[in-house]
Amino acid sequence: MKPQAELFKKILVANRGEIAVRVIRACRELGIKSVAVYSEADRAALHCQMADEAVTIGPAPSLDSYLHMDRIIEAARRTGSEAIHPGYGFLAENSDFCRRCEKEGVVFIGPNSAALELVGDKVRARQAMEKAGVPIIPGMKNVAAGLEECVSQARKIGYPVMVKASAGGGGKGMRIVCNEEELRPALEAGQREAKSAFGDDSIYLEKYIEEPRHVEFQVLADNAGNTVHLFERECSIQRRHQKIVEESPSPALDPGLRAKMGETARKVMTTAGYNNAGTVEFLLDKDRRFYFLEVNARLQVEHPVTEMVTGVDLVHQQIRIASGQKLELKQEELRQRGHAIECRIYAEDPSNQFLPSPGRILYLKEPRGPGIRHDCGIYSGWDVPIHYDPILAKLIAWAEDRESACRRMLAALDDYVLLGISTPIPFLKDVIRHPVFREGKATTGFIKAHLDGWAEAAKDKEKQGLALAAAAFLASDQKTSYRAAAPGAGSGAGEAYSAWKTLGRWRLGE
Ligand code: MV4
Repeated sequence: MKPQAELFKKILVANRGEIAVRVIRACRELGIKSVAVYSEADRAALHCQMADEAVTIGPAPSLDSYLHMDRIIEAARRTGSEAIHPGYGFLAENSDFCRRCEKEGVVFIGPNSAALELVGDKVRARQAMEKAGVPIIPGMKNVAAGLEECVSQARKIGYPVMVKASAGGGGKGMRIVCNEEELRPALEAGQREAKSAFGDDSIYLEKYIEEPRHVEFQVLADNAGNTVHLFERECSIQRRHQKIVEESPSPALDPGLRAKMGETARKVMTTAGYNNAGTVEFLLDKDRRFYFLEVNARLQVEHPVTEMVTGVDLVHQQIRIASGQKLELKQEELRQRGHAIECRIYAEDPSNQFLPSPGRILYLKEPRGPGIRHDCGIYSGWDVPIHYDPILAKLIAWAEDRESACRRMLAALDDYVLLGISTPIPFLKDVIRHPVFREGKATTGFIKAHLDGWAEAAKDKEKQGLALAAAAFLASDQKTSYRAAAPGAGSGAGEAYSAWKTLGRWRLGE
């Protein structure tokens, strides 16, 4: 057997927060030097402390730092980095950046620029996938030319229809249209939103699928065209297109459907000429028909649940593939073992419309234990900047089966203490405890249908814990100014265990 290509010696990580930390950790494990980049707001950030080197790339606003291609490529040059890992967000799916890297001879750890461009154009991707025999949502074959065409197409498709942006993704520019009167305003609004979000107002129409599930398949493809899928993630628990809880396996699939969707996902990626790690998103309707939605051409936030059930380190695989190595994983050898659930910990206040909650982390106690993983970009004493995506950390629980994973997650959320800023931890507990979630029956409408009035119900519980939290810090030796954090629902009356109370008592010397 031919020996595998050598791995890179140094990688620049063009990101921040938990995902930069995640990638730096993988580099260390593979014996690769890592270079962090940071904006002025991130001088003291965790990813800078963990990397072998850290390079400043400009002022706090993303456009002047983490999105500034010239500065990032220059930083790679100066440090002698052979490759750039873009993480997620920022430049991860930017085909211009990918092409710049290709031209400059720095390896972009992700797909090639042609594949990135194809999957970024939803209309072109739909055309290519339909031709390859992949099931797509009934709808227009081309970008809409004008109102008249949309009127006649919508009649053909049948209401309700959905307006979508061709450059879109993540719900931007999307509108549901129930009848002909609504069509014109929806088109105009969708176009306006797409123009401002993507600089491209191309839109098209699709049949609207009601109450779908969002099921996505993780794929790895090497540069020689070998492709495997690593099964699915169920991502239906979302709030305004922001995922909150993800899991693997999906409670909605059986082995037959899983195999069919997995093979379709591989076909999507080979059709796109895709390489490295990527995800194929599907919608699953009430009758368990599945449709190709889009390709996420990056390492995703929720990748850990796949790692926990397959035992495959996706970042190691990304780096190996980008270095030119062949996939050693064989589809028939891959298995899902047990069940993993991820909760996203954002700096936001669930009792105040999920508004951002930046500020100083006064205290962080990470949950521990068998089957618990905490991917985290913060530490006690650090100030969470307001400039970026508010994701702070991800809590992942693995266990033999779904119910055990839920229980393990709840115990870990109870054990999680984060003071100084608001987090959705109490809200997450109510999601995991909810009978509809617990039965594995949640669709994309779950949060709206079952937890929309959550803030009101939670306020009382929060107040009960507030006094204890304040007392804990007045009694502590921290001389820093702070806002008392909203404590978790775990401090409610009658609860057997609360990490909050334990902390409060300890601080008070009880
Ligand atoms: C849809 C849909 C229903 N019908 N397309 C939302 C994000 C973007 N990637 C696609 N999305 C949707 N497309 C048709 N034809 C419903 C959604 C959708 C959704 C999809 C996945 C997860 C959560 C969602 C929440 C609302 C709407």
